[in-house]
Amino acid sequence: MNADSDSPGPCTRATTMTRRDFLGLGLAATTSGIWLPRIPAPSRIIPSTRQLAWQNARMGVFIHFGINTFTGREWGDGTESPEDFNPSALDARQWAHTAKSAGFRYIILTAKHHDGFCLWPSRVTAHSVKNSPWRGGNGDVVREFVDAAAREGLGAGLYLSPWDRHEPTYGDNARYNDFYVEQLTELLTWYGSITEVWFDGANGEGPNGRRQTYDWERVHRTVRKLQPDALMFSDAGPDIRWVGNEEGAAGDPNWCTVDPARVPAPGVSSPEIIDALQHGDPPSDVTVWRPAEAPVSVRPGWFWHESEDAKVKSAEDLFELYCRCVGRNANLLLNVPPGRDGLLQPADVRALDRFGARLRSAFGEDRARKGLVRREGGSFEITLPEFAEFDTAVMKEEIAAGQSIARYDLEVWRHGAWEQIARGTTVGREKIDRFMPVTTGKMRLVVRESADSPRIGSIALYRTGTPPPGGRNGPHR
Ligand code: FUL
Repeated sequence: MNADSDSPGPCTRATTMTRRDFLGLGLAATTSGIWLPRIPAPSRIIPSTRQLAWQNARMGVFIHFGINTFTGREWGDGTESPEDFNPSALDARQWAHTAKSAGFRYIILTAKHHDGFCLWPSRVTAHSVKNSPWRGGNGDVVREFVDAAAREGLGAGLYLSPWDRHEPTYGDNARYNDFYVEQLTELLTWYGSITEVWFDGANGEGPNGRRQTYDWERVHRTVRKLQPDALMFSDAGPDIRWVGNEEGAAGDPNWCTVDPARVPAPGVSSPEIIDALQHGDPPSDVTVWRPAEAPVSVRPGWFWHESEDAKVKSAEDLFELYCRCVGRNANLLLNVPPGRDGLLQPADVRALDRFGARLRSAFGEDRARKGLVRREGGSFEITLPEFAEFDTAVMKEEIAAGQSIARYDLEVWRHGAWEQIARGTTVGREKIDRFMPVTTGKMRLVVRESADSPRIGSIALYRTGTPPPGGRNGPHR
């Protein structure tokens, strides 16, 4: 209905009842095999096919790698020499393999950061790997990265910084826009399928002390034309929006829909804009589907620094991040920077391996499986096959049909009465609620407010063994 159109806007409105809606009038199957009633609504804002696939991927690894890795800086100033770039043992297969094993489904590389140094042999600048000693000047990190991602079945995304502190035409608006579109064209035509293009909002001064006015419309048109299936990320989308911070924390509430007029361009900041990025807006006639992605680094910096080798987040820190981000309806983009050898460092690999194992054990056994779900108005009741102990609920709306729930309670049946164990705002693709362990044979989701008739995709219950965010005094004492 939408996804495959060429229109630059990602938003789609379902106005007619599809065959699937018609067939699903009575009951809809959920991923856990639970059957729930569903009622089609006449008009909803829904994701494109590519947005939906991206949301279902949930987690990506971000690779910040480049000249800064060798100079020890976070923002190079563009005066670095390509001679500095010489990773001794670069192996992109190790990046992709580590990501895949931990459960990440896509990976994004900084093809060019603000310093302007290109990890591929761009034809429009000399400031690239082709003038470095690495692989005798014949290397191409983007090529090795894209091939490694494909081998692991990961989506491959590229970050191309619009801010370029090396390029002399920067600030000479028309000429730099041509230069930038040329670089984008190289990246989008030389390497096969690219799943996400990451546009950073940073827009400082170039080498001549001038600022640049970017031609976003042309940039978006170029991506749509050359890679119709690629999603574009920026503060202002158009397909994916920045979550509004670099800590990996999604907002609460967090809508997949947002009024685009509230964030007119990337790189402009104000409390109102951060609020729009964090929370989105409930679906309405002025909103578009633009789900949030939360970039955060496994280390304090984005690039590798030896001094931060002992400051890598633990698996438990990452699990918390996951709950705050994926568990609040956003995708997690976890940065893991390779070191000077061109490899992810042992401490980072260990953290990711343990994080993957933690996820597998926490969400391995759904204790609600085959539970019978009965709907009464806005209340969805689950009868478990047997009494079970759980401390975490994972709920999903069927977002292919839009996002609706704005406020809800979770209740369990105990001692002959319903008792509240958690309450929340939005659900969306996924909502994770944690509470003190409870044993029961019956629980229910009570939707208190919703933008439309809610469609629940699934409700799963787990024993994850983590206390709720408020600790032992949190929900359900
Ligand atoms: C920011 C950049 O300035 C940082 O260096 C990093 O790339 C981060 C993901 O985005 O805007």
